[in-house]
Amino acid sequence: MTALTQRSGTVAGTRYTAYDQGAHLAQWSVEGAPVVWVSEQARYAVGEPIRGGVPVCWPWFADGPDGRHRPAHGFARTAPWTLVEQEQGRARHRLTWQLTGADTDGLPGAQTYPTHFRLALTADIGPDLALTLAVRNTGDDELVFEAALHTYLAVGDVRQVEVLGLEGAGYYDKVLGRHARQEGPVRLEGETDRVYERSAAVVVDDPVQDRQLRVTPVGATHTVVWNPWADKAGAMADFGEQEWTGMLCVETARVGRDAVRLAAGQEHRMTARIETTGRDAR
Ligand code: TA6
Repeated sequence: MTALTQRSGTVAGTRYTAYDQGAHLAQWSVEGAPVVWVSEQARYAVGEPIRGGVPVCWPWFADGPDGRHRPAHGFARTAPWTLVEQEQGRARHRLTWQLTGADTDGLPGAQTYPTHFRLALTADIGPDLALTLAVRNTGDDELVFEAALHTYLAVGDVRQVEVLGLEGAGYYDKVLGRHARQEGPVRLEGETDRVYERSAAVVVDDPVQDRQLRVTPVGATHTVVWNPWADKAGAMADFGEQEWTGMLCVETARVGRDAVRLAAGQEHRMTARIETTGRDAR
């Protein structure tokens, strides 16, 4: 089996591992503690999604606006991106991967999508982690896409965390199949799959690890909160036994009616910045 091209490094007390396939930042640890989570059962195979890290979902999210798009989360996530820049300074490392329409010829799901695009994914790594997805329309026709930075965070116990910053926001509950409004902090008591109609800094308060994780979006419109819980995770071969309790997805997204409609020659940028902080005065 062809191995994936891996990029890893240590900077500012943090350690990261990424793969050229999908421009996929697969894990990020701060002072030895995982912040961006990856499954111990993750697969690292050509054309296969990696369970964890920050998958780049493009040019659609989940099954797309009509619910019929495949593969889930689009073809960029498992496409052969090219590392075009790598700066390894003392304080920060910066890696940039690129994907153009010419690179996606023959990829499942890419056949019916235009090829007049150039994507760049930059991972800017230091005491914090900033991931930026830039999409340029290199053609004469409009380019329409959804996008998400599908961040898997490491938590002590998902049943004990609170997610702050989404209070009062409307959301679509994909588990219950209905719209609702968030009352107070988000607390998870079962499978949770919610697309919040708000893009704002979100704090995951983690009493078990005695820390808070902050995800700050730029250029997004929605925040997705997801945990599969025991049954769904148990049905996934790349989720280890009980691993579901140690992860929570907080995703930075442009989806649905807020999909990007990019005019010829224009560029759209979306960033997710991930930071760890102590717990504020409780
Ligand atoms: O982002 C949430 C979600 O769309 C869930 O509905 C679930 O399908 C999850 O993504 C799957 O993520 P995966 O990495 O397995 O494609």
